[in-house]
Amino acid sequence: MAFNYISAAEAASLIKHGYNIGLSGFTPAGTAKAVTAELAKIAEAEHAKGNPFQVGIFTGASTGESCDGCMSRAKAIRYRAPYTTNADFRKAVNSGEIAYNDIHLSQMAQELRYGFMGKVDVAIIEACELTADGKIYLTAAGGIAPTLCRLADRIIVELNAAHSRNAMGLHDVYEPLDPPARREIPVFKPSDRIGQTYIQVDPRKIVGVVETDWPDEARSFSAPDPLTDQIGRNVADFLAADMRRGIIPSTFLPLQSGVGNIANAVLNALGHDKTIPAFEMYTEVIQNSVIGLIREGRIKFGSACSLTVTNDCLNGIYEDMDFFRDKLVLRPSEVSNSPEVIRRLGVISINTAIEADIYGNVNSTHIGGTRMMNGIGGSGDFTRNAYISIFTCPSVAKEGRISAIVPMVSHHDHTEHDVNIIVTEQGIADLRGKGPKERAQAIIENCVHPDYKNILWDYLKLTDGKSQTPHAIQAALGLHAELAKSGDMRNVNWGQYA
Ligand code: 0RQ
Repeated sequence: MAFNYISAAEAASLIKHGYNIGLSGFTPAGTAKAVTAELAKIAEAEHAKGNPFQVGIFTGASTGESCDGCMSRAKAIRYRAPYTTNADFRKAVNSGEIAYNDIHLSQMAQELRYGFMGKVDVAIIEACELTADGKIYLTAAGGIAPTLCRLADRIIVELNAAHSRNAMGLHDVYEPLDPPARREIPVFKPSDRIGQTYIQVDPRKIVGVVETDWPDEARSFSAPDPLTDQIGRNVADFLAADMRRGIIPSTFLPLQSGVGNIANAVLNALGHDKTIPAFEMYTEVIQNSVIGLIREGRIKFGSACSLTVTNDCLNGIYEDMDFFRDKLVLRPSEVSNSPEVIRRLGVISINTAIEADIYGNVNSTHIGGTRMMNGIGGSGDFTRNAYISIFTCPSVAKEGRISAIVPMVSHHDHTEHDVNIIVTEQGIADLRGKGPKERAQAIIENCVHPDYKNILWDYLKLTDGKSQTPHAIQAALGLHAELAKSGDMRNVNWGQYA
């Protein structure tokens, strides 16, 4: 079939106020970019005329500047799910302008199929190749693109020359059936391929093809610093010790690691700890460090949903595709983050906390209990189902004015039942096999910054010390209250609660 080649502005004009649009991509990797950047301009023009113009956005995870950035500033987003990392979006969410549904990434595609979030009017899918019979070859991410293509009335393809056609073959496209017809997802090792390398659509649904040359908008990394290096070394030391004790098999287990500088540092440390054998990743995002370790032979295989790497790193992968072809696979997020597969493979998960409490509950999403930071991402998919679940964070934030370990988390993402290990630059708290009172001892002793140790021991003295989970309920958020009052948790005066 001959497709209708149109400009990004023409494609954007097909999207009307009140539509729900679905975007390919997972993190800024593989996200459609050109049409949303034009859509933001349409929204601004309509608003200037006094007309309403807002859409709902469904995607795999965060997007980049050309979607969450431009669209938030244009006040063009009514609703969005799931994870995001954009500062303008964050500001709009926390000022009440956008309805943000922060759900587990593994659930996004199925919740759309189940009809929980409304209709997908238009899917915008970034591709490196499109065939006349409707085969769409994705770029740097799987995300929820297969489901979007099936559910959407109309599809716009962004054919992006910034992604090499060498990306063809990277993907393993598989969409499970819905209950009661759902079967097992037959991934039994990270390198198993179970689907197609493309998404097959009815070519008549493709209402426009937009040719672009727009590199991914991935963030760059800060240079490693002593603090993230120390956290990375602590995680590597812990895993090496667990392997020596026989808790982790000597062949090792697949790893998942979240995004950001700590995740990058952890992988660097693991990769360079030669007591740990070469390992595999069953993860959602592959960052630069993983690619380096695959090249060095320290990582044998990477299964992920996206290549969230810098553009020079991505181009290096495309150029060396003969080397990478049998070492990487990109999957839809409901497979990369599938609880079933994670539990079966025995994945070791490593994610980041904003704060944790002395009993092992973790907040990964909210600042001060009310303001959204990014979202839960895939951290819950992996944590709940991991062989060993690990959370990392610096022991303090904002030059020591905030302790990351508090009596009670101000928002709850990962419960004490799911969190096995907490690691800060101070050390490691192993919570496995412990009850709440023992966990509190381990966390305060090993993870808390010296400035806060006595503050937390003193908090415990306010409690009865006996209940299953001892709390002085009035004081449990006392550090947060002190931060709001004086700007420094260290000023807390427990006497007021005694
Ligand atoms: O503030 O930006 O003003 O400097 O939070 O913290 O230490 O730079 O760490 O960028 O790795 O983000 C949890 C948000 C950490 C991220 C989170 C302030 C701190 C700083 C950022 P500034 P850092 P990172 C992967 C899987 C979601 C869960 C997950 C995240 C800013 O890792 O979104 O892992 N995780 N998902 O100063 C107040 C505290 C604070 C605090 C840190 N206790 N109180 N501010 N900050 N702790 C994602 C996917 O699934 C795709």
